[in-house]
Amino acid sequence: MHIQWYPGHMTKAMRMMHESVKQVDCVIYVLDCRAVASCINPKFDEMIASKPVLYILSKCDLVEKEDAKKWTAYFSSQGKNFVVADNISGRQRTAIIDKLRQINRPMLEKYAAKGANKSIRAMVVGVPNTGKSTLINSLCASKRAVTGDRPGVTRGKQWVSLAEGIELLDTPGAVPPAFEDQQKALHLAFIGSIKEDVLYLDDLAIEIIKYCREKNQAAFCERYRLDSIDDDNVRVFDDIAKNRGYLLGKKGYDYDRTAKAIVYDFKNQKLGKIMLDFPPEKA
Ligand SMILES: Nc1nc2c(ncn2[C@@H]2O[C@H](COP(=O)(O)OP(=O)(O)OP(=O)(O)O)[C@@H](O)[C@H]2O)c(=O)[nH]1
Ligand SMILES: [Mg+2]
Repeated sequence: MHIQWYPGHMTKAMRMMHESVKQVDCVIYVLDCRAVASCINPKFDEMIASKPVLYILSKCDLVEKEDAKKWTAYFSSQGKNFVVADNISGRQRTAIIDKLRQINRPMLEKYAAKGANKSIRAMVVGVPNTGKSTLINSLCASKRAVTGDRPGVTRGKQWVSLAEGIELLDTPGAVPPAFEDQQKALHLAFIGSIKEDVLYLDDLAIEIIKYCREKNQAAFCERYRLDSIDDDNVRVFDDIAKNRGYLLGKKGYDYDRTAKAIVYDFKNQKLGKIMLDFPPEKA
């Protein structure tokens, strides 16, 4: 399966972000903890190169603590500013606000020296579905930005103000115009950052079976009441369809429905906590 997805609204979104980045003091870059490296969009990196960046490693509730720590160690070793966050609980609100003040300190001090009180303007960027709008809502403690469990929910730009003198700009998620690394594209598909219409769900389901065979056998077998994951992918489809009763009358098993169930379950953490990308090993 070759993954390619770059709809017109993303070209428009990137253009808007290029304009808006000139008006902000810093950038909040949201990366899904499950696929941190795959969530890096080199086009964002070019665009925000001159701004202080706060990375949010979002959806930390969906990975094992030990796995999240590997990224924490990596970001620390790189001297990057970051917060590992569960956007839904909003528990890291204070830490995020403190970090935003910290990365903007030189700018704030410059204004304070002139007796001025300057608010912090931050643009929130990330690939689709990483939790940008949810993060904004948790920071302002109300549902100001529209969120949803699919890519491409936010379409325009939206400013949201916090009482703490912080203004946040929500932006639409965008992927790179082409995926040079198809493994990364696949990981983005796994975490729901690629629109399902452009994916072959049966191919995606097979990739998920392969991943689970290697990394998440127990959770997969428990979910589908299997003794083990067969080496033959078609047989795994058959076993799941049989156990679930996904039948097409006398025509055999309903593979479409089976594939859909596997993809849905993976994305919705029914197959255990997953971690798709790991930081590079130290040389
Ligand atoms: N478990 C978990 N789910 C989250 C978290 N943050 C966001 N979500 C869910 O992820 C989905 C996408 O969230 P959004 O905030 O709409 O993502 P977005 O980055 O704004 O997406 P686009 O606007 O499409 O680019 C929603 O179903 C959220 O409830 C988190 O920290 N943990
Ligand atoms: Mg959004």
